Amino acid sequence: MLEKTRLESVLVLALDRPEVNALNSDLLLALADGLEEAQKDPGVRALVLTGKGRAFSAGQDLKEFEGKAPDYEGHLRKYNRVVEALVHLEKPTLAAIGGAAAGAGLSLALACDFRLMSEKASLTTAFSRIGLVPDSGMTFFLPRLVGYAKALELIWLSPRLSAKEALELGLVHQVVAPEKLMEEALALAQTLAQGPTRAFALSKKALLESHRLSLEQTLALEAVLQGEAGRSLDHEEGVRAFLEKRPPRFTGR
Ligand code: T3D
Repeated sequence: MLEKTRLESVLVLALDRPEVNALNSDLLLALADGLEEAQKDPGVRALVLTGKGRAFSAGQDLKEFEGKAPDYEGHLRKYNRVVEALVHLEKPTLAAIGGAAAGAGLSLALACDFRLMSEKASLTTAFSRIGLVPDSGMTFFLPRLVGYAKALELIWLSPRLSAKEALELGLVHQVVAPEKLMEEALALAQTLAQGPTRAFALSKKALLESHRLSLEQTLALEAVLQGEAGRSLDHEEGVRAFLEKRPPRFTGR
């Protein structure tokens, strides 16, 4: 259901349900647990989220509540735990999108720091098609990535975007040949895993917080975060490496 693979300091979490990696309660719980473990493990310094088979994820398993009165508000607590664990993971996260990403499946990809997409994959918001409101953070991330007007269009009309369209809109960082997707995602993850992990986490925090802060509050927060980064071993190493004219060897501490 959730495949976990460790490649040096990169953890790969692969959704694995037949046949489009639709998300059900068990998979969401496993994913939240996997992300929380990744946060606690200092050996993990980057995470790749992907889907096995033909899809990244089709979002909520629409068969899970068939014939029952759905308690979506309650059920969304499971999604929210996953999204919060993903967004607050203090290590770089990459979505490797090899097939369709729809509904909350797309939300999870949007909550990652980087998105790499196969030329053959597609994205669709999907919620309006079944009379729902976007959830799992989509209304937070989508307008920040593409602007309010485009986000509204993508939510209401729910077109199925090709990789080329997704790249043009800035929804994904890189489009690659299907057979190169994991290779490229792992290469980028390895590069990020060798970076100053703590400074990465603090800069992400500043960016996320900046959306709700005034300039003055942002300046104050930057000073606090810089104070913390300034006390890290990676900062010490970065300056020493610069002065010694060699590449830094960051340890994430
Ligand atoms: O709290 C709550 O539960 C509310 C939270 C909601 C969060 C959400 O994510 S709501 C949105 C749910 N997702 C969707 O509405 C997406 C529905 N699926 C699609 O739009 C398309 O299937 C895809 C774009 C994902 C993939 O298209 P394609 O052409 O590659 O495959 P397909 O032929 O449409 O689907 C293949 C099979 O998967 C098919 O089953 P069959 O006919 O072969 O037996 C299809 O019914 C099934 N499938 C696809 N999506 C889901 C699904 N089964 C269950 N749940 C799905 N989401």
